Amino acid sequence: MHSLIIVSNRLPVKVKETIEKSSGGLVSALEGLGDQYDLQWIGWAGGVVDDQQKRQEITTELKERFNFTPIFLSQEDVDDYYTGFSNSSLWPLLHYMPCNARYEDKWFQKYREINQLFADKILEQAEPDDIIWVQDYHLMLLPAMLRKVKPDMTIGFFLHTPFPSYEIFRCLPNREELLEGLLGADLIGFHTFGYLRHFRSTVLRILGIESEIAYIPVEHHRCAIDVFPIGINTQGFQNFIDSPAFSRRLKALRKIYAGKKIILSVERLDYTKGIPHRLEAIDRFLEKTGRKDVIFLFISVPSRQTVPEYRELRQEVELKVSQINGKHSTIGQVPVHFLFRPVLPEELCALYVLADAAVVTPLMDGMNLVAKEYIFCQQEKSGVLILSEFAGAAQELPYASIVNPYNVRQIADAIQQALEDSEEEKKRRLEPMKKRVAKYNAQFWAKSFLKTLTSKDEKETPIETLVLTQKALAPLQDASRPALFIDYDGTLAEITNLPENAAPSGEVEQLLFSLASQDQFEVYIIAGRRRQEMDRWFSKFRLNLIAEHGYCYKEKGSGRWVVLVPDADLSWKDQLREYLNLFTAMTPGSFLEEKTASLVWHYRNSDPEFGEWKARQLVSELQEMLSNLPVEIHHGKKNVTIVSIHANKGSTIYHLLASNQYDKALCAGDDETDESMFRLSDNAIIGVKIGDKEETEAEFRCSSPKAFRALLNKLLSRPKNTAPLKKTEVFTVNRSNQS
Ligand code: ADQ
Repeated sequence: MHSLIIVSNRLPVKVKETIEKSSGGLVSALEGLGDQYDLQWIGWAGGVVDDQQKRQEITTELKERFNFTPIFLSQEDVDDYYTGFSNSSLWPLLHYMPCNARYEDKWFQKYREINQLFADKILEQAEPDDIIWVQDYHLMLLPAMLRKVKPDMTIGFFLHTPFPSYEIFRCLPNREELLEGLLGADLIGFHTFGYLRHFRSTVLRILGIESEIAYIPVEHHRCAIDVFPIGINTQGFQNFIDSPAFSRRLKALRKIYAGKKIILSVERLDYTKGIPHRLEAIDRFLEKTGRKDVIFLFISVPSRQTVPEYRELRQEVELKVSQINGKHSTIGQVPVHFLFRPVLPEELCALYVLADAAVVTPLMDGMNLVAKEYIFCQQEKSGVLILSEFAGAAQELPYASIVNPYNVRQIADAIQQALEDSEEEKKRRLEPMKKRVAKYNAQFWAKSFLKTLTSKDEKETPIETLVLTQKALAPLQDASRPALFIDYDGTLAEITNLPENAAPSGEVEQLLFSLASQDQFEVYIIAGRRRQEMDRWFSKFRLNLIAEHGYCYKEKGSGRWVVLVPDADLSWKDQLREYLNLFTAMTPGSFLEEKTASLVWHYRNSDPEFGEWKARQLVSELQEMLSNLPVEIHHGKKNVTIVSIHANKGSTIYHLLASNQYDKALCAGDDETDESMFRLSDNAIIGVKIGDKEETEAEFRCSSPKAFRALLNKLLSRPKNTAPLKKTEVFTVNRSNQS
């Protein structure tokens, strides 16, 4: 059985004179997995224990009783890592509250240090096949720290908070390191698609990495991203509801609140939960309706009282409560009852059952479990859930009374409406929500996350990996006159931000020398670049060159460029130049490149989303404008190319195949301009598309330029007609082309 190692800032225990296990949603979600995994948990046990002997005793007891491993923090660690960076820098920013965010360099240094402490502890304990599941924002650097030491480790990360928009996340001085830390995971889970979308866009804008639909390509692995809305521990809540303690408490509460309508709020006392706005809404409601039979019951657990913003919030709330009560109380009726303390679960369930409505109006909340708990407990009657549209739970509970938590008038109206709605209406809205909460519980959440995490290997090879030799390379080696037509940018060499930086060097240069010094294959470098540039870069290699997407070619040693269609009409360039210049002016960072037979608008250095948007606009406008002209439009990688129909890689290769009588030709390329090679319906052609994203007509795919270079090196190192190549991870059959 594999071990599942859960890693969270806090262990689910209370260490006082004795050690007690606490029962959060996460604990019960994971307990359900006990038959599939050997469960371990690593985290801070809370408090500060400096005495070594006491630490040893706690460690032994936690290990023996629960299979937990404690991390011990000093007071300085707690101040800087937990109270400081986690709760005073990250938490407010993740919740769109930059005004509450404070930052100190030493906090982040400590955050890094403690993440490393966690990493060391995990590495000390983990066996090769163990699964590591890291929880939440306190440990964002941890996945990459683990990956660095153990590249093959299976690492999941779940973010329990929102992930904010790039405009907010960019405020963090250490934004790159945090993102890189997260991307060390094999899978990152979010509560909602909105958070996932923000994460992708932030990774693009800050790290320049474009995401695929389901994953983000990182240097040596793929980091999958997906949405897993957390649920509640339904069985645990049912057990409380079925307990005698619950019945006793409910009976007592019914007596206390007889004849009253109860409107309930339950939360940690946190500035993200929207308590002051809610109190203002209550003030308005009382003013407007003058009702004397409504009690607003707040159950607020004091939280993070070492952070000044939380202490200030408590004072603000206490003041506001007393103002409202001062204004609206009568003898025997105090409208707001505020309890600054946690309540036992049986009592919490009794309150949920009793309450006519729950008002859950956070200004921002990753999910909000209270909303789901309230729905689940509506087993005797149909209470109304008034829910903030800024809680992740609103995505799943659309039949709730959804409100904007900043709009206090709307909250006041929603409370009034909740008290006036008919039983039938309330039931109609509640039932579908009850079904959803019951089905998608905490166990479902944990299981679905782990299922996705552990099936990552299947996902990484969506198209089947094959032994290629017999199918493709062997015919090439058996041919009497084989040729290689190899595109340059994005195929042989990686794409660079500035096209002039892609000149052959290092590994690429070595390979070009190898290709030039062998005589088994006739090699053509076939690029979209200009003749002058190709001469400058490639004349030192004895290779055939094809420039400007096939417009002209130069055989090795000839010193002369040949244009296949010398009298091609290129007058359209004059018509288009001004129009493209306008696009360039409107898109900062873009530029226009002019070649003999094409105009290329590059937007690689523009804002990535804006550039893409403008490019699509350009393509659609050009398609209408140019339909009667002898040109083709290609939307390539970060460029739009308008090219003469006579500058076509496919027709040039067709011509060269015939005139040189090549009987097999490997054609490799990475973008749309290369598709004309793959489309040639000639048996001699073996098409290889570099990259696994876009659609292609090539028969084979190769994942990256690096992988393609490795393949060419292998091909060159094999004498003619030798044993097949070993199974290669870099070359895959393009399934869409298999019949
Ligand atoms: P929290 O911000 O703590 O969690 P929430 O999801 O509402 O918010 O969970 C609070 C839990 O504490 C609930 O289970 C609730 O019953 C309990 N609780 C609150 N007040 C209590 C009281 N006075 N007495 C007893 N129990 C009380 C973070 C994120 C959320 C996300 C969760 C889970 O901020 O957005 O939903 O993690 O991922």
